[in-house]
Amino acid sequence: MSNTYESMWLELGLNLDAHNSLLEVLGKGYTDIYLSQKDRPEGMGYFDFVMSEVHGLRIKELVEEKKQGRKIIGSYCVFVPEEIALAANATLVGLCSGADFALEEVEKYLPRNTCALIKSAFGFKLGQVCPYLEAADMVVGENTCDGKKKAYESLGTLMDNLYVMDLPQMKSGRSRDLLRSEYDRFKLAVEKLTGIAITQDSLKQAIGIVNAKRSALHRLNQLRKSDPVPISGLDALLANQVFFYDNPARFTESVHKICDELEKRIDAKKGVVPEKTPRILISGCPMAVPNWKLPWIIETSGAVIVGEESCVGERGTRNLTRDSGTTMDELMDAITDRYFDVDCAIFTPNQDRMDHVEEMANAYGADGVVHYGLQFCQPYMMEAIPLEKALEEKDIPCLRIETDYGMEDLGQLKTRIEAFIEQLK
Ligand code: BJ8
Repeated sequence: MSNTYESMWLELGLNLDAHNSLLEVLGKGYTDIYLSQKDRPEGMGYFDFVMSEVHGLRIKELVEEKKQGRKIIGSYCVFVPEEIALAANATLVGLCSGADFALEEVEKYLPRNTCALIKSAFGFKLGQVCPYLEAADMVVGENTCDGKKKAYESLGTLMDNLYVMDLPQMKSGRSRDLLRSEYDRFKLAVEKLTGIAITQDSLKQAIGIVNAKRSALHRLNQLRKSDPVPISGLDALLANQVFFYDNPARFTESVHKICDELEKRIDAKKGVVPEKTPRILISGCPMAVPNWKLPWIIETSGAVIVGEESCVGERGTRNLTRDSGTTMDELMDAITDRYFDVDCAIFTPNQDRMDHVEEMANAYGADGVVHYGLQFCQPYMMEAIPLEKALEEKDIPCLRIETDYGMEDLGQLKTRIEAFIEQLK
């Protein structure tokens, strides 16, 4: 890929040497973790291709879109409504933050005890290795956890196109009003960026596009309820990760294609692992590309992951937006209602998430829950304690994991996870 796209990367301002070393690590990780899996659905070929071209062909498409006058908006959180971007003829891409990069430089801006996800966002910027970030005309940050909130103050000194959204922290009427007013403000900012006024029709159409891609993932999730399960958790996670930067229509079509194939596998009782393999639900912090460490350990330790209670997973995609509105006000209300239901751990109290984890564990026939908390992530690590208690009261075993993007704890994690899986058997 490198020679073909080098001039494009240079034009975007990437540091080629640093970028090449990132691609090398990414490629090796993907080969070791993904391509070594057995019996993958053929439809995963599309996602393998997307990953092999993640900094190539997809970026080329975005650059082409920019040449046609379309704007690119980068986002770090699932609270940023893609519907509004699409309605103004802009493209929204998720900015991954799933790997350590330029850590020494990063620690000149952030204390060491900052979560890996935030450090990664800085590392990609400081190391000049993320073509999505560099292609973005607007980057949206949000006041969610304290770490992100304060980090955007510094990140804003490294880029001149950062827009910060103020998000509520409680599920009250006043908080919902705040979210609605923030979405109105975001709509104006996007209209200003694109020079395009959002209309009822364009917003309604955009809602349909985003609902369709979320519905495709719902279909995939339903199929993971079968035993034997027809697709690995790693592959399903990949589909959830690609959700954030692929072309929406193409993504939707590709997920449906996989689902057609999985339905045939289910009819033939063909699983990716044997029937009665211990089934795990993962819950907690989002896993952005290329953060595959924990699922990889779980699935090479004798279990299979059947669901993700995560923003890169069901927390981010489970709700659809009502599309019955006939006025701008009704459609904006529908968008607000849809996102207000996201039960991120930054909300207090957050009973919805507790209920959702339990509901998912039952619906997917999970034998146990692995709670994944990034080191120094207070919202999720704190919520993990009452969550574990609540699950155990319902006889759902739970293992709390705290880790980061490094590989130093691989052996220790494997030992704990193997013991947990043994207990589930
Ligand atoms: S809606 S989960 S994507 S904020 S891991 S940075 S919480 S210290 S990522 Fe998130 Fe939006 Fe919520 Fe989802 Fe802070 Fe924790 Fe780090 Fe986190």
